[in-house]
Amino acid sequence: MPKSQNIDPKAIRKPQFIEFDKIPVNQYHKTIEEEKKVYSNEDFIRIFRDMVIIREFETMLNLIKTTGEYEGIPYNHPGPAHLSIGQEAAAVGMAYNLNVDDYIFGSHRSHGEILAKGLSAIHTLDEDTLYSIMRNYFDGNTLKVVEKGFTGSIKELAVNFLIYGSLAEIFARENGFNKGLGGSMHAFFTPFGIYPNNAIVGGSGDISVGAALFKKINRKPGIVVCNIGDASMACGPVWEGISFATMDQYKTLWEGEFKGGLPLIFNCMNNLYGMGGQTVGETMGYGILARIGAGVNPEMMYAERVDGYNPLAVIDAFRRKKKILVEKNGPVLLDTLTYRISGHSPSDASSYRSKEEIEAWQKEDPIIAFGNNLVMAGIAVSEKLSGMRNETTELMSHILKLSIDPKISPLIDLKKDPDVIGRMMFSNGSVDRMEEGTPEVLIPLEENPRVKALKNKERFYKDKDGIPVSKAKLYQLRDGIFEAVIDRFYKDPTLAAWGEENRDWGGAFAVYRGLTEALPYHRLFNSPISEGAIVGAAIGYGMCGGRVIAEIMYCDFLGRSGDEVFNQLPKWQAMSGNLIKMPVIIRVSVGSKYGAQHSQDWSSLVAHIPGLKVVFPATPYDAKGLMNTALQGTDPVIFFESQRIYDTGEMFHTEGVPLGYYEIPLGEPDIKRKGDDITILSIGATLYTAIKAADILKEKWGLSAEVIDARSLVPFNYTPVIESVKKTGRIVLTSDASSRGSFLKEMAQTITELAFDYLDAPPVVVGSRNWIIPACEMEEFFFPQPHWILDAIHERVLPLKGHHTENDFSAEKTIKLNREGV
Ligand SMILES: Cc1ncc(C[n+]2csc(CCOP(=O)(O)OP(=O)(O)O)c2C)c(N)n1
Ligand SMILES: [Mg+2]
Repeated sequence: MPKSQNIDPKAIRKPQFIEFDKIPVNQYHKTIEEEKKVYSNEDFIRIFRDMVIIREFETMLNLIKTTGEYEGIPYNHPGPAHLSIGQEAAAVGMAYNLNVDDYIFGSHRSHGEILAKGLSAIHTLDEDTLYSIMRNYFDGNTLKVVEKGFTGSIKELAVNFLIYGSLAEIFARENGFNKGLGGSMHAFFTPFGIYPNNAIVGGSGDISVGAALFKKINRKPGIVVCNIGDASMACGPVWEGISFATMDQYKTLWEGEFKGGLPLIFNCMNNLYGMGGQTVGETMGYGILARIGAGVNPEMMYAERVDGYNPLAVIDAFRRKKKILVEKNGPVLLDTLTYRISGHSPSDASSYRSKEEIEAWQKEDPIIAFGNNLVMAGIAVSEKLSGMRNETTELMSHILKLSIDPKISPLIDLKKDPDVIGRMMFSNGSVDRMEEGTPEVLIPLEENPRVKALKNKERFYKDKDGIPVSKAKLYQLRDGIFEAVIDRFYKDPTLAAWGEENRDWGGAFAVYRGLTEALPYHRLFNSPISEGAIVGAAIGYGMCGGRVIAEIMYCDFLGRSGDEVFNQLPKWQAMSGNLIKMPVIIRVSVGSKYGAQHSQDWSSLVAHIPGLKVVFPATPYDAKGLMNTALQGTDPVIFFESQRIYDTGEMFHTEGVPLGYYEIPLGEPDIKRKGDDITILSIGATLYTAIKAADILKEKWGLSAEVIDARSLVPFNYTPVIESVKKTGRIVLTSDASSRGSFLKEMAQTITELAFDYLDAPPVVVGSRNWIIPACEMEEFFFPQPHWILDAIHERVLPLKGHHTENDFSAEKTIKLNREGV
């Protein structure tokens, strides 16, 4: 417990100095002669060959992009190709000591890293395993292409497979490693330990932390390498990832074998540029990138700069750093110095750097230099090396021909099946646990104090005599979420949860009270205030095979995890060609009473993004059932919870909230009150506003309103709503989100299209104002109130005799407000 870590004012106020150790810079200086003890001749030659393969691959793409042909083979590749000519030694050095249990993540410029890691995996794996990986990947479709007429060894076949799978992916072909849905900047191949590369600069910075957590928490072998560019060191996700990865708690509070640092190397492929920005001297201030480690923790992240123009220097560094990780002293920061001789992309005219500079680096070409050294050391004759280069050119021509042939390597056929990508957006799995095993817990479930207390609570809001139950005795919405969460912790050994104040505090709003007693640190922990990394790490954890619940304390903080929520979480299942699953729940609490930056309902922002499921329960019964379903699934779910109704008891499900496990399907709206005259469709806490409005309609005008609780936004079954509208002919929609661009507008539009013939009046949206949210004292003027619903009905749907409107829902006012942008 942090309580055990007393902060003594006397000790902490003592004068002292922070001292830094030296950070090694280019300290490798062994000769090939000396290294002969470590490498066989075959090893040396393999290093050379791997670099040559990467160089030729990138050269081929460069020629295709700039001249439209390679070795007389014409092709037009309209997509991106961020080439790494010059960076081969850094890539091969990085991958040399890694095996398939070691995962690499990368950036937009990762072709070289993919090939290097793949070649290293091919070297390490035995032939049977290798063949079985290739045969099982996408039913052997990728393998079939390269296997036809091939007469060499399995390992040689695998090299063909690797190059073809990568190139076909870059050219968007169905036989590509990700069915052509990832492409150049995102291609990956998990059976070789190659994890997603990322077109968002720095995107891997926090995702890779989640992968390292997955390994640590689930006792998996291997390390994780986060390959990122030098310019990405300015990105929030990278800093947040570093903070998340270097938290003290791994060494102070995690217990037993879980104690110790993360198995993670942040490896900066430092090519000294970020597009046209020169990181040293212009856009960054670190001078030597490795310096950053000094500011992070007392170990200075074991930071070091290595000469990435010498593959042996990089191999040596990775060997030493891997040892640090195995000894549980990670993470580590490596500044792998390199240079991209090619432009940022083939269209880059290099206007930001001099010809002399490029030529100076070309003179130091890592492949030529290494080849010369091998010749000088008597390891190979130069004819052999140039022969290898020629063979590689032939191999590349062969693979290129296969990759561009539309019969051999077709695109996904969207003409024949226009919905195929749509079906790939979700995996729609239903699994109790992501892996077999016994979940690690501290006490039996029945002994948990909160579980015991909940047994004595009233699971319906009124007692047998119809008297409302006191708050102290009432089973509340937060209890429903808790029951689903703790149940899953005892079912799924991979389940982990993190977020701010998740542990001893009991979750910011007491949803998790009782979990600290039940779970060891490595399954439930406090994160730093890093909303980006909270979500990013969850993504990495999920894509490696674990289930996770991450919490965003207030919906307003979702902005801080924008890239993770908008670009990463929703996309990797489909971008992987459905190889990856993403069982990640993001709990997002929607605030109130705290003004403009703590009370926003941003459900429409996430519902807009393809690839996210979005739910917003409003009752304890629904909260438990929907959380159970979300946790049983394999898709990312944004789970909204309104702080205003955490205390609410179950008012609709008359049996009360069941003690046992049950699921409520995502996407099914629920009729909370039956009626015939008008439909009110609500999202989230406005269910209660709608019910109040329905009461008044009944009381004053004898109108019966059918109140439907949307419960989910994505997916959403419109059928019950359309059926209701067929009956009532009228519909009002309400939620706490600012009305402009809200999900209600989307629903109103769809209902108009689907039920136009049954509607007596247009669907009317009653959302919140398009303002900042004012202080608690003025909230009633911002959030929808029951009388707003009546006003809207009166003015736009059905005149209510004798009703005096307080709010103006007239057409004139609507036009005026829109014209003013409010
Ligand atoms: C978030 C984000 N901002 C900007 C870009 C555009 N962009 C693509 S690559 C790049 C430079 C990245 O430099 P670095 O991280 O050093 O990698 P390098 O290109 O040098 O390999 C930029 C600015 C992007 N893809 N993502
Ligand atoms: Mg760079």
